[in-house]
Amino acid sequence: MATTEQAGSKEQAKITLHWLEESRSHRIVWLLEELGLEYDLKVYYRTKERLAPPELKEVHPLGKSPVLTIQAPGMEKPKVLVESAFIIEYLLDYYGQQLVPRRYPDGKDAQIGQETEEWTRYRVYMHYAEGSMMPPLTAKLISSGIRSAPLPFFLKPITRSIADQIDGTFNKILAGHFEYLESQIASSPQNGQFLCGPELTGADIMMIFPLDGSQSRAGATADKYPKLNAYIDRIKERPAYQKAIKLVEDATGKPFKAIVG
Ligand SMILES: N[C@@H](CCC(=O)N[C@@H](CS)C(=O)NCC(=O)O)C(=O)O
Repeated sequence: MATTEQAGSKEQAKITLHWLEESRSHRIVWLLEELGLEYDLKVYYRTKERLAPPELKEVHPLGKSPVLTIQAPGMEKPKVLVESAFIIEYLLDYYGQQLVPRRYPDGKDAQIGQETEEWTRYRVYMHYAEGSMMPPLTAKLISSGIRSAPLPFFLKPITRSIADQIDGTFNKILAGHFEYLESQIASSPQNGQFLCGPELTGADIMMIFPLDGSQSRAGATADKYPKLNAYIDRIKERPAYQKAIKLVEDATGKPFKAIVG
């Protein structure tokens, strides 16, 4: 039976995710799988400098990933969305309100200070993931690049010492984040298993990228942060997370790697 196209229809919108290997774009594959949405996955591979390939600039001038394009009937061209947090919020607005905690308790609508703990955490973590956690992790990526730079052996002690100094500072900063997150999991509202309470939210989807790999490269080991590690494991066991991994492995023919390095 022929379907009539309805302008702006979210059900008939065509979604394309521009996915770059070893990047934040895995957040969005996971979200799309959690929401059970149909979409096209366009795969991009990093250059030998580990950057995004120039083709991504044809989709958005920044040339970074994730980029999501969405086109509903009646739109002349797709809307191009960048920034993982914005992409997540946009998709949740139309397709996933169940992944956004309720903002006010009954009878407290629009009252300053009465927002639920779940909602407050949700909004904080949507910003915290990129704004506070990613910068020290990126600094560690730089220090590991300095450490492994191909240099004559007599220069190696110098670069190693620079890398150690950078690491020392950022390890301390990251330890502060991990301690805080350990206590946040322990005090999750309603004895919840996720960062904002008993249900998965968009904030967990933002946070898994900086947390993934923090165990091996930034000292967030299970002996020091058992609750945080159990939380990461719980996330990774989710069927939609697993399905997202399988999907990109099938698309690339390579084992999934969450982060560059
Ligand atoms: N804050 C942005 C960061 C986007 C970003 O830097 N993406 C990285 C991948 S994790 C990228 O495309 N890097 C390749 C490049 O800069 O050439 C977001 O959350 O989407």
